[in-house]
Amino acid sequence: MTDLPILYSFRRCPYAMRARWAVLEAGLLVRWREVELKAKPPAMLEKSPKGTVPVLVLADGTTVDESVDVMHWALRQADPRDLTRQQCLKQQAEIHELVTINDAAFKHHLDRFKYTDRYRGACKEHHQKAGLEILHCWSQRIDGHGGWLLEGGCSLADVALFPFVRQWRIADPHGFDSDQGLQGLRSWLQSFLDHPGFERLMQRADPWAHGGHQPHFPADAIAVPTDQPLFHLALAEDWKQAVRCSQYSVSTRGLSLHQVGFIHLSWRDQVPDTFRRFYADAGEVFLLTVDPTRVHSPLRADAVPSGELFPHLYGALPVEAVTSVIPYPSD
Ligand SMILES: N[C@@H](CCC(=O)N[C@@H](CS)C(=O)NCC(=O)O)C(=O)O
Repeated sequence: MTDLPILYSFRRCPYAMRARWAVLEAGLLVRWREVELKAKPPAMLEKSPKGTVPVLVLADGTTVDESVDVMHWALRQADPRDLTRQQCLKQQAEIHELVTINDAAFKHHLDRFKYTDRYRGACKEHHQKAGLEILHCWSQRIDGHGGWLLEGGCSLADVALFPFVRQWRIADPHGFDSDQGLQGLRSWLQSFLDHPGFERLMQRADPWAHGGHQPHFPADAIAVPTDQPLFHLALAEDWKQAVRCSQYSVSTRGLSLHQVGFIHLSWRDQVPDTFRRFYADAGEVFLLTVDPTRVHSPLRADAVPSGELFPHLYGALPVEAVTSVIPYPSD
């Protein structure tokens, strides 16, 4: 794990939260250094003297110290749900504009509404009104786009903004929850808070000190060893379709990679149980053997609710990474 990137982070910081969400989304593992903002580690300040979190330090020493850049760094490696809208310049521009409004105007009003005493001459009501205008506008967008800020599902804009909207709600839960103009935004925020990823996002770690223990993030995941094969049960139909287009993009029975965000895999001894639970009545099923050295997207083993780890592929499975295809169960 020595050449994993290092992420300096602070659990409740909304900028660090959006960066960590992108790490989760892309199937990556980083070395996690939790920071106390009052006592920032000299090693972090040496890499990024401006002293804000998150800070990502890559294996070659390159430093990425703006949260949106950390998100793009992660999603360049894998973006299975297309949060960055890779093929659509118009939506990329919309994402950029939403993030700019959040990081400039909305954050300005949020800080002055939440911590009015810290800003000499600030008027709480003025900043509340201005912040709410922005929130109403986002809520209307969400109503018009089927529950997300952009057409077509969750995007980088949703991930980048939700930690700040969460802060607004924490500052004024009653106002936020009773505002008729915020219904769409409330359900949108709740969908993040209810998402299984949210608990992982908010995992706790003791502040890091030089030489001290360093967990990785996400803490409940491990790297997938590349010296043993991985397995995937596929409906025969889905595999035949994959052969026609050279890649397989089904996550699990009836769900696509785009819907789930990764392809479910198993280690050898997990296959029989996976079959029993999900495929026993599925008709013709194939067992694919996957060579982990031949995939092009991140692999990460994540814990399911029972605590058992399963390998996951955070991108499409290239047909050439599949070294054998046999009917399952085989005679
Ligand atoms: N533009 C930066 C802003 C990051 C930022 O301001 N983070 C806050 C924590 S939420 C911080 O580190 N503040 C420094 C401090 O409080 O000393 C980014 O997007 O990464």
